[in-house]
Amino acid sequence: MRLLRSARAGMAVVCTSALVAAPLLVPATATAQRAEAAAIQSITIRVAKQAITVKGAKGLDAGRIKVQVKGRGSAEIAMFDRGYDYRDFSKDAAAADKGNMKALKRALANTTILGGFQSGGSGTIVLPKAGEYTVFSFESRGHAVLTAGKGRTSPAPDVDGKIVGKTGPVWGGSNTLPAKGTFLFKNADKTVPHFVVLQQVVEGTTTDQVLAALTSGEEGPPPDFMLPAGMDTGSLSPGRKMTVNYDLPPGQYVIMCFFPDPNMQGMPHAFMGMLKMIHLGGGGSAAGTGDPSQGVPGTITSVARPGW
Ligand SMILES: [Cu+2]
Repeated sequence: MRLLRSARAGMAVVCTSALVAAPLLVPATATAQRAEAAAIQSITIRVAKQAITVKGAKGLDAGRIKVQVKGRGSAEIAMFDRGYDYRDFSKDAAAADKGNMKALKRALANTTILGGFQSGGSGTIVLPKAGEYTVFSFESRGHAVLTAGKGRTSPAPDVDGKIVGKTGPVWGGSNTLPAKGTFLFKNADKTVPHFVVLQQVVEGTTTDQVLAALTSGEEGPPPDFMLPAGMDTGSLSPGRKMTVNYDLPPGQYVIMCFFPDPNMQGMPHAFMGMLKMIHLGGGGSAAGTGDPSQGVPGTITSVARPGW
């Protein structure tokens, strides 16, 4: 069951290994386009069971980068404080998974998680400064290290809406999004990381129903209101942002976060009520939530988004 898988995934991390140069795709047309293509760097992370490889990281600079994840699992990018490294992080994450809150707090105190994507996912992540970054995956034994040079400024891509994690923990942001596009995921919480799980549910399902199913403790089949479509993102530390490309069937979705809360004995945020309903695709499927292009508060509509 997807809910349990996500809950088990808990905290998300990132890995790296081989750095291979990839040719820049430069459109042969307008100069403006050429400038834009050159301005945003692009890496591809491939996750395998024993290793994580990164293409396109040669000559990487800090700033916004496009990231695409392929292979057998999700990948995330993190920055560790001085004196703390991937080995410490893995140990602490494993201990945290077994309920050691001291280890979880130590990991969070020494790690800035900058985002990530599931396999097949893509978007943009911001590397805040020159230095070393670690790419990791909870589905791989490997990890990879990226070295970024002095930062560049790259504009944020246009987005179709936003999903905001807030102190509570609660969700803010758009109530509707197109079925396909790019959303901004922002962690406006001051204390803990969050990640996004979008899970399609039967139209009319309530957050109370989802919460009851999550907290029932039953290991049986998924509840009837759960539909197969969904996606997740990597985690973001407080104050961080990323953009996420997505393409999902239209309908109603529940937004959930399963990051374990260090001050609640590791309880995943969704179990604390961090649940919100959102409609994808408008087009009348949403019960009175309106067209996403018609000025819904918090929704940013846009066109001409550079695609992958
Ligand atoms: Cu969370």
